[in-house]
Amino acid sequence: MTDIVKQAASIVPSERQIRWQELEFYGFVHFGMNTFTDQEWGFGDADPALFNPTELDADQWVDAFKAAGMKGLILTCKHHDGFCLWPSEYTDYNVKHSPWRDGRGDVVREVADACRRGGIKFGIYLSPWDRHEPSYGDSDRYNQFFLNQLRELLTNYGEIFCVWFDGACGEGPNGKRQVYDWDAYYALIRELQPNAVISVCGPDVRWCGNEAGYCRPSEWSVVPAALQDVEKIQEASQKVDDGQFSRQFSSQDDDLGSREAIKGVTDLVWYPAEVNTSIRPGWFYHASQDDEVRSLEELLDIYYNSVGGNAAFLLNVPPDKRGLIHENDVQRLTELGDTLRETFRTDLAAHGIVTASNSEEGYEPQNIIRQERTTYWRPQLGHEQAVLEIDLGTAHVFDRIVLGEWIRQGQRIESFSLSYHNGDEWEKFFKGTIVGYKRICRFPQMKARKLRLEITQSRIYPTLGQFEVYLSSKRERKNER
Ligand code: FUL
Repeated sequence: MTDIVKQAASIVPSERQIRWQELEFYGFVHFGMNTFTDQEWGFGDADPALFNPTELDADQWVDAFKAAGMKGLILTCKHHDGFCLWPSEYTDYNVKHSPWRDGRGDVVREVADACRRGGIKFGIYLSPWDRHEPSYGDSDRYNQFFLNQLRELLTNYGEIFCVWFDGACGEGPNGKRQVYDWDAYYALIRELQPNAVISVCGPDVRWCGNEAGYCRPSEWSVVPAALQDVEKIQEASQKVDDGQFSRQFSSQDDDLGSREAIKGVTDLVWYPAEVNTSIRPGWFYHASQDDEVRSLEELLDIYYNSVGGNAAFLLNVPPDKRGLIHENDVQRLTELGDTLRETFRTDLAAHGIVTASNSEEGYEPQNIIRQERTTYWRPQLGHEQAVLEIDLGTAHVFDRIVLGEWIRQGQRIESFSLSYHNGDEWEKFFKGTIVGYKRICRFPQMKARKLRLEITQSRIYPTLGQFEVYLSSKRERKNER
């Protein structure tokens, strides 16, 4: 094993990254002036008088997100048009100058409070690109303005789990050129909200590289540090509002973390992926898209590929002009949550007996079926490969197996296979690559009592903290392709 592979195996997540990863699935809310002008990228010149949701109810948003199984919500406090959903002291372009709640409203407050009431995390999206603010392009002045806005959001609304910085910027060759002071933004966030992750144009959570919901088949959390380069993230981000970007994905850099990919790299970081996409074609609400809410089947696919593929899933659901999540979206979110709850309700391995080809003392194989995820199994040093066998006690019918590494020790498994005992011999039925925080294996239904997990390649030695077996909900099977 080369030094760089050993180094890769020793890189571990920060506490804040672990807490974020454990959320797994959370929602995005694109809401603002664009909701009322039927646009995606407002120009920053729309009259604040147009912002007037008639029935805004943030509890309804939170209820819908919880119904889907989401554990957090990120709100577009300011999108590219510069209109602020809170009464910012630093610009007049905000809710205070709208007729909504007679200019006394604060959407950020209402949503932050609703999240707390509902027991989910609250996060903020603040667009660096600002088409309204006159100081944009006058770098120092705008950086100060942006820091002031950040401070307002980071101090007045309780705990924030995520600050999401978008790399999009549509300024053309003759447009304004703003040099963002990212380091100052990050320092302020660390000072005021040390537990918050900084996502996308930030060091903690990596943008998966597209907005279509596509996730790499082997999504490594340990990747070259160069991927944190904000300039590069911006280059790959959206530059024109042509309605196409959110449907594209590129697989040209499909491999970011394999031995091949990190060969020759000197600097590696823990930079786990997030998949962000919208439940509708647009990020903002457009009545014309009421019948284009993604199908349950599509959402399940994205869920399995992201949450089940060592990434997090950030699903955007835009409220309408009333300030409510539309009935069609609520219905889909509820179906999604019901399906996932049903599928993952009964772990058929919960009473299983586990043995391993090799174990380090204190890291017994039985640890992999404990639910609390406080312990794990590992072999002794020198064992890059290992075999674990699970006896479920009786034969069960199943079609999902959930695996999880103990990521506090790093990400190490490079390939594995699953077999079952058919009465005579072991028969292989699934082959996979990485595991990471969570890998959900999907396969056609089968019946077996004994299962075998073979870790065929790993870095230094593998760890495993989770092994669960499920039979998917009937609803899900009906939808399966
Ligand atoms: C993009 C933006 O341009 C879209 O409007 C949206 O906010 C999406 C999440 O990021 O880059």
